[in-house]
Amino acid sequence: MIVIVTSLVAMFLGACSDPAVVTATRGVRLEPGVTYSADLDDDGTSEHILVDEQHRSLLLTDGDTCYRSRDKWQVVEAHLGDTDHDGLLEVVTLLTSERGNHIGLFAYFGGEYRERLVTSSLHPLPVSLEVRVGEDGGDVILVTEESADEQTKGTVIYRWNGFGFRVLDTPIE
Ligand SMILES: [Ca+2]
Ligand SMILES: [Ca+2]
Repeated sequence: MIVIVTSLVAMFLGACSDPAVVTATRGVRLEPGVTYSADLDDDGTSEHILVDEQHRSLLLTDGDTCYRSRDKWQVVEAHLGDTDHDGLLEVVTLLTSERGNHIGLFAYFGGEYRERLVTSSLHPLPVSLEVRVGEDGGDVILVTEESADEQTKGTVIYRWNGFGFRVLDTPIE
């Protein structure tokens, strides 16, 4: 009898690897549980980006380097964009913590993968976001907020001002 042994070990090696990888481009939404590839440090080689479905943490893998976001934040939504206008794509996230909801950028910055910026808990409560191209061609963050009466929702634009985000009170359809 001939026994054919197929090794599946490779599929389970490495918590940060995934055989099914989707190429991500500027502006796309990154769905949890899907591994995306994008070049975050502009060295010509793509990194892997994964929002862990169970723990809702963000994993960035560049060769042997693996960055995982801190446990105190859960990723509600993640998108790809260059919202701090430094020429490198970063992962733009809506985060939730026991303190509330935050906007967080995770990027290659200062020679390492790290949390580039995480806002304090925001009010009104942001409930969704997406990356859009702004009037000047640079990426901005369109944030959907819950209004005070919790029945209606409004949108505001977060635009980078050089060291943080400034909120533009510009409703968009
Ligand atoms: Ca790279
Ligand atoms: Ca950037």
